[in-house]
Order: sequence, then C-alpha cells, then structure tokens
Amino acid sequence: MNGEQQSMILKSASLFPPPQGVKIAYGTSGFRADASLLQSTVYRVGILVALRSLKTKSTIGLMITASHNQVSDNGVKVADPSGGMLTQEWEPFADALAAAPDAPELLQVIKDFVDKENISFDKSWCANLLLGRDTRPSGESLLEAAKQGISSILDARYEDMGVLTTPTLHWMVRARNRGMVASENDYFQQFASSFRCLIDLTPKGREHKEIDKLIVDGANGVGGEKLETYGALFDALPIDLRNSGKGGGVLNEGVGADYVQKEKIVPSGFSGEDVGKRCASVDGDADRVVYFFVTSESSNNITLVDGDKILSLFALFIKEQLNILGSSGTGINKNQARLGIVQTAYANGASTKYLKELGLEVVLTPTGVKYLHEKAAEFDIGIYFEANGHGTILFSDTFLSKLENLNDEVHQTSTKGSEQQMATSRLLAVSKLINQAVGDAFSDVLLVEAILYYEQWSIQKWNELYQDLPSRQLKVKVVDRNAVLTTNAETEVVRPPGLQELIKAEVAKYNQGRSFVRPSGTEDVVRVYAEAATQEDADALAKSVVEIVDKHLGFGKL
Ligand code: G16
Repeated sequence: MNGEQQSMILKSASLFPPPQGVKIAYGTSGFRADASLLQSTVYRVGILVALRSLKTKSTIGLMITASHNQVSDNGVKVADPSGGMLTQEWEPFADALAAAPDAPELLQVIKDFVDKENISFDKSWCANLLLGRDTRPSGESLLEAAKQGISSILDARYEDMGVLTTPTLHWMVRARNRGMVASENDYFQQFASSFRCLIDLTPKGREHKEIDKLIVDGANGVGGEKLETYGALFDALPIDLRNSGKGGGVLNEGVGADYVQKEKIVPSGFSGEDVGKRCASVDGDADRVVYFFVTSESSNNITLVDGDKILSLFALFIKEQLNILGSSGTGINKNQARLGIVQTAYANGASTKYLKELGLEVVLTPTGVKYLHEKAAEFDIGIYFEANGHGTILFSDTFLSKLENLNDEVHQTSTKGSEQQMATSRLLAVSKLINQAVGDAFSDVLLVEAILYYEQWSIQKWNELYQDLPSRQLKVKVVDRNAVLTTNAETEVVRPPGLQELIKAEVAKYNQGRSFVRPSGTEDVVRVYAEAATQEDADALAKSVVEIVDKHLGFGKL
C-alpha cells in the first residue's frame, strides 16, 4: 500500500468513529445491530469488500439488510465471488476491522492483512462491487457509509443496484462472475422462464388444470414490493399478495416468515376466510420462505409447512427423477449422482427420520447458511434447508455437464420424448429455476409450485408427507450470549459447565424429548429449541430450559 492509499484511508476513517463501549461482532450472516450503531461497521465492511475484490479479482456484493430483525435494526451481508456468503477465512479480519478503536489502528489492521494475504494494488484489476439494500429507512445512509469505505480504496468502483432482495444481489454477483448479464429484470426473467419450462415438463396424462391462487405474505418488506412489480411474470402462478408494505404495515411486525415459523399463528392481513388455502410467507429480505394454511375460522391457528417440508418435497422430486434416469440405463445411476441432504439441529426429528427412510444421506451442520451451503457443495446434488425456510439446491458442475451431455445425446436419438429425456430436462430446468448462490424465497416458491403441480398435490396432501413432532422455540435475554459455547452441530453445550447436564435431565422427563440451546448470531439472545411427543410437553420442556438458561446466564427474573 503506497502513502497516498494510506492517507486516504486515514482521512475517511476519521469520519466514521466506532460507537463507544459497543462491540459488534460478525455473526450468523454478517454484522447486525441497532441501525444507529452501524455507520462505522458498515464503512469498514466497505473497505473489506474492496479488498476482497482485489484479492479474488472478482465482483463482490454488499447488501444492507437485517432480514428478519425488527425494523430499527440493520446489518450488512457480503456476497463472495461464487455468490455465496463471505468465506469464513475472512471473518476474523471482519471482526478485527470492526473492533479497531480509531483510524490509525484501523490502518494498521488493514496493512497487516494486506501483507499477509499478499493483496496487490496494481492496476490490472480495479475493485468491483455490487451494492444493494432492503426497504429499511436506515438503508440509504448506511449504504452511503459503505460507499465511503469502498472509495477509500484507490480506483475501487461500485454499482448501486438500489432496493433489492438479498438473493437477487447474490444471484447477480454469481452471474457477473460467470460472465453473464445480470440485471434485476434478468433475474426475474430467468426464474419465470425456467418455471414455465418445468410446468411444461409435467407428464402427459396427469390432469392439467390451472394452478390455484397462492396467497403470499410479503412481510411488509422488499419481497412484497418486488412481487408487486414482477409477480405477473410468473404467468402460470396467480398470486394474491398481502403485506406488500404499501398499506402502512411495519416490516416484520406480526408478519413474515420468521414470525409465522416461530409463533405458528396467522400473520396480519389473513383471516378466517383463508381457511385451508395455500399460503406462503417470505421474510424481511426474501431469502426465506415457509408455507402454511389457516386451520380454523375461529382461531389464530395455522398448520405450518416449514423449511423441513420444503426440503422433503424437493428431495422426493429429485430422487424420483434420478430413479427414472437410473432405471433407464443412462449411465447416471445412484453411484454417479450422490444426492445429499443438509439440515441443522432445528430440523424436526420427524423430517430427518423421513429423509433417512427415503434412503438419503443426511448431514447436520451448525445454524447459518454459510455452513449448510459449504456442506451441500460436497455432493453431486446437495439440498440444504433450515427449518426457518432458508435453503436451496446445489448442482455440481460435473454433474450438470453429465446431464447436458445426456440431453444432447437424447436429442440426437429416437428416445426424444421418453421418460428419460423428460427427467433429464426436468433436472436441468430445476438447476436454472433454483438460485444456486443462496437460499431464495421466490425461486423456492416457484419450485414448490412446479412440484405440487407435477404431483397434483394440495398443500394438505404435501403436509402429510410426515407428521411433525410438536416443537417450541423461545428466546432468552442474557447478560452475555457469547458465554454459551456449543459443540456437535450445536446440539450440546460445553460452556458454561453444568448447563448441558441440567438440560439433559429435563429432556429425560419427556417422551421423545429433545432440546438444545445456542447463542443467536443475529439477535442479542440465546435461543431455546424443544420437541416432544405432545405440544403441551414441548411447551413445558422449552419453558423449563428457558428457566435454566435464565438462572445461569440471564437476569434471573423468569
Ligand atoms: C440468518 C442466517 C440463517 C439463520 C438466521 C437465524 O437468516 O442466514 O442461516 O438461520 O439468520 O440465525 P440466528 O439463530 O443465529 O439468529 P436471516 O434471514 O435473518 O438473514
């Protein structure tokens, strides 16, 4: 780094002093906190993405969002060259940047890292960034701070893509780095045409009726806003949009995927008139989706069809297509198409049992797309989902080229129109319909809808794939959530000592009981999950574990 570069950083960094007495750490998917505390952190992430772009000689993405959190929070996520989350290897650097107390120390952290990583400032590559933000009121000024951070790296360029869903930005980064054009319109056009293609590949003989209207809860956020603009492109899928954000509702307040999945009650904007209808709820930045139906006119109850059920539907469909290929002597048999499933400890026990009974390989990772994505990439086809509705399908490049070769062969022979050819085309269509950069509410909805159409299933029939074990998720405010350290994909606590034994003793009291606790990486809380044979038991188990956590780490008021 030359003198000019160093003085530029010093000068601009002094305009973004970190807030006193607050430590903001890199969490499950980036930095997240009350928006008023984030100017300095976001400025510094601007520097980080510029350096990441110089290091990888690729386009990098920066997204201002706090996704499911309350509207007064905000945050920043980074998209790596693949379109996935920032490599975990750079997280300590992100933390060190955020923690530097003043401009000179910040410069020192940067200089040390640039030397260690051997980052070159020669003119052969200018840092190149794509920027986006969700609809939060604090987004614009935080994005300004990010731009200042980027501009403090000489010759860095950025394109401000405006208000976007998080997965759109990840998709754009992936597409740009593969040499493709990548506007927001391209993103929606690709999904719309792949959806149409998959619908058209439904086998003849199955009843072809119109798809029933899907009711979508837009969380009063960017998902609702974009669906209003682009939803008509999905011409085969009629949509009744609620909570688009236009009617004055507040982002994530009593609405959205996180609310619906955690509370298991009807979101605002839905009523007894919606009983039995197919509904989907996206989260604040539209990277998650859960389905549900209202169970009775007179209560707030819903039947939740969560990320585990979406995963199971996807797994069943993909397996069916692979079976068709395997039985037709295509050369793509079970051994050449390793299909893997990735879940977290939050996966309902009944879902894992169901997937294993299908003969599938199931792996658990800690919470956070960054872990699930990495694991899923080890398979020819890796399907990952968190119960909260965050997930996607990854196809390895090798497997995709096998499919493409098979498709070419089939087009040259008389097997055209055969089941084998249809299965090949369906898998190729799925690979284009699914967002392989990151979990994406829109692309997941379109794939769910295409599969339900293919199977001719209602949401109720889909829900019957297996019966969820009753569960409850709660959160506890604690003095310091980082006092909790877990192991074994977050299923056991190793610190503070003694806590795990107490949880274990509580679990032993319940039939089919299971419970674990972990510090959230997006909110200042410890999360508690419990499941058991009945809802009363799951609730009671969750409540006792909350009390144990509160006694050990909280304020002892519960
Ligand atoms: C983020 C992550 C998800 C994670 C969720 C909750 O989602 O991308 O993988 O499940 O946070 O994390 P935690 O339990 O650590 O708070 P989002 O949609 O909020 O960006």
